[in-house]
Amino acid sequence: MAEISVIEHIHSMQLKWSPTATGQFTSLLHDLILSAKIISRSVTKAGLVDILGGTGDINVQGEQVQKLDDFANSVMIYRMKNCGVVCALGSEEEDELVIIDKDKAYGNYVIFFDPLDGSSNIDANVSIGTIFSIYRVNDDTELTKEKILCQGTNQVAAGYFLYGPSTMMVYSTGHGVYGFTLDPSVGEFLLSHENIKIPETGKYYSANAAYYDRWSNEDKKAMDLFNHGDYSLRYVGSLVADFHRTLLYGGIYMYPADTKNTHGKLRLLYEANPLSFLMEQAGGLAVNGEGKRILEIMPEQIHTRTPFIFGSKKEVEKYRSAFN
Ligand code: AFP
Repeated sequence: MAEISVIEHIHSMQLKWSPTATGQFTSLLHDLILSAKIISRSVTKAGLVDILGGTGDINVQGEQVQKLDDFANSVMIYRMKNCGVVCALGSEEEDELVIIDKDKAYGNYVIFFDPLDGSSNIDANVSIGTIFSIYRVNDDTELTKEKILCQGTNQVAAGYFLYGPSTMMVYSTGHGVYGFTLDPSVGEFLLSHENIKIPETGKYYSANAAYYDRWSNEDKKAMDLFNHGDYSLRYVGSLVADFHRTLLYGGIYMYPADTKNTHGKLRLLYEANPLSFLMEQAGGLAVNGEGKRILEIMPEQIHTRTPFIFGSKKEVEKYRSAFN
């Protein structure tokens, strides 16, 4: 079988869907992939070099910063700032949007990323990942926050890298979801999961059930619809890993609002939007606690959070039935 690299795949998708492409997007993906390979290299060596544990700092989200978090963030920021096609970027680890100086090589793309999602799991060697969400601005006037913050339906691409037993890249440009596995012997991501579709129904449900007492009555009722022998509970606590399992096996993931995180915990721009883009492309659903499509939520600011429920159609509809 021909082994198709991710860049080859991006080229073939562009020929099919946007034949007048300028090469900017491929260039962005190239630098993104390079960043992920560098992060993956450090993740796999984490127990051998002094990169485990915390830096002692607390990030903008109020969480402890791990050394690998810090490293992944600086790799992503450096590469995205210098790839020549990005005009603005937002990182889950940074307080503010970064607008690239106009005197640098400069393009039309805006990228949001969570450089190392699930980082509280790092020291236990549990799967973690990098999530990305890409937009294009077709306007040469001064960039402002207002121009950049928009609904997730405007994403031109989204995806993630999963640093697990193998390193994977899963992405979509709005024409299906494709998965690639890093073959370390050739240093390339090779197509391993063609046109991924989530099963219409699945037996896994996933939520931090320890928060049950903090949920609304509706969310408790929804949880009770799954918390019995027809389903099986899986919760890694590393969103990329929980998402990847749900995408492949089906079922439901729920991180509702609770009395501590009254707007939910997960971030719209870095986590919920890109993963909802993939989920919908794979034939699943992604909604907030009110049943609103995640991709239609207008962010109030770059660190806006949202309740996040996604998965197979049947299970997400079942979740929603608890609210009727
Ligand atoms: P960390 O990056 O601090 O580990 O946060 C991970 C995360 O944002 C997401 O990956 C998990 O799904 C979620 O938080 C877990 O949250 P709980 O610990 O509240 O279940």
